[in-house]
Amino acid sequence: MSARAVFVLGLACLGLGCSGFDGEGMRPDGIRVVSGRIIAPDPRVLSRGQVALQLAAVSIDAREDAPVRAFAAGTAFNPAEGGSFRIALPSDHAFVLFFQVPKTSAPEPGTLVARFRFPKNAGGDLGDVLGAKAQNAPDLADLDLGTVEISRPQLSGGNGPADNIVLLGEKQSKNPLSVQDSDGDGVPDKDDPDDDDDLIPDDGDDDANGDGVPDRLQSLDSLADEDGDRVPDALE
Ligand SMILES: [Ca+2]
Ligand SMILES: [Ca+2]
Ligand SMILES: [Ca+2]
Ligand SMILES: [Ca+2]
Repeated sequence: MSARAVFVLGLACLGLGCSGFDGEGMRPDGIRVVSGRIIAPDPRVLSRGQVALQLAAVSIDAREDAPVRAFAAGTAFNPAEGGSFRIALPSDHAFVLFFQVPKTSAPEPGTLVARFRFPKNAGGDLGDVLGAKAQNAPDLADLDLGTVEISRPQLSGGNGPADNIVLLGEKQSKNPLSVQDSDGDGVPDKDDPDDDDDLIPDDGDDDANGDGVPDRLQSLDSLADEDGDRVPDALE
């Protein structure tokens, strides 16, 4: 079996829970848990009456013919009731988080509902890529994102799921980069001028999260979007 086949199988098992780990209890090495709570969404934002939502995570490399390198999804819940979410992810891969409506009971990409975004630097520029742990750094700590909310900043103009965001770092939610310390030097990524400790400052490092993939090719926006509605084809 090739290294790539092992990798894909390993992540499929993660999503399917065949490792036996669903985010509760003792955590295997190399796994981090991202969790939080969601406030029941404003009916104007989720107007189509979704009956189930789940937190999903995708690892992207847009240079590849198959740009979705890995996928994981948490347990589905009823958005009308709010509630908690939790997902187990490998520490050594960068991920983008989003809420989706599941298409099937299998852990696979569903329909995009809202993408997670957060300030990635002191200037407040928003990003969506949650980097992996840097080489030779200790395992990443678990992330509690606090209480999050789906909103549509341009409520009057926007009319689709592409406009929905979960903006982290506001109100009762936490910016994951204020907790995550990719290189383990004690300074969280949000305040660290060189997240991956490769001596190239984040400003001017096209791979600031240090996983070998240019960061701009790891974002949801880097996936193909044939109809131009800003919902990637893989998540329509
Ligand atoms: Ca750091
Ligand atoms: Ca760097
Ligand atoms: Ca990168
Ligand atoms: Ca689209």
